[in-house]
Amino acid sequence: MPMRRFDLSLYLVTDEIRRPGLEDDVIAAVRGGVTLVQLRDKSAPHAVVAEFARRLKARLDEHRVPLILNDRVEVARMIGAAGVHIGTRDMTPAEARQMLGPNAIIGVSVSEAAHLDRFDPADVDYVGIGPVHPTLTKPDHATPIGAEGLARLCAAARLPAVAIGGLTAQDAPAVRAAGAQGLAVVSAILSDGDAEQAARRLRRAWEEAASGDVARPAAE
Ligand code: TZP
Ligand code: MG
Repeated sequence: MPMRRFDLSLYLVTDEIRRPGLEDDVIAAVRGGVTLVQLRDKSAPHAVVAEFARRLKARLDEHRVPLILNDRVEVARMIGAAGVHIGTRDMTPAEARQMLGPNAIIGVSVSEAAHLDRFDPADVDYVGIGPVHPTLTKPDHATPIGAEGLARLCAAARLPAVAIGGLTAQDAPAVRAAGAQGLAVVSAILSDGDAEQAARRLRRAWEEAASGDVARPAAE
């Protein structure tokens, strides 16, 4: 059996490597409770991503937090990253699985139901569903799906799902109720000014939303 254990509850997606302080912000966010990190830099050359990812992975390993690379399957293999996250226009999950083997974590972006028909769920470990809300972080994003769209896609996906797109701690109850296993964020952590505290607030909101599921107050 492949060993692919991961926790989607607070999934940090990075902004660009060239931003000063990114590495330390990621580690601070991990101290605050981030459970999974995706390095997402659409423009840096492979060699720059590889060097940064190697260094970041060494630090994340100390915290036992997996590092996932956006798109760069070759770089992920080279540096021994835990896995990759691939979009609808990238390499297929089947190709990524073939390159990285049975132990890699493979995630796929989904923003509409038709995307679910493009891959075999057997090749995929989780889906990232969104954008839930509009976001300035990804200027070319698809039409936001809202909490209802999220719920529909979570049900249709039949895979663990993490929600993304303009999410803050306030979204935790709705995202949880929609059936996702976590919040994926960029700016709620990296644009806060205090990545550790921001992560802590999100994590607390997620856990409170989870316990709210078990003991929902009676309607008045
Ligand atoms: N995919 C869909 S929305 C998005 C990505 C990478 C950006 C999310 O960033 P933020 O700042 O959490 O809205
Ligand atoms: Mg988000």
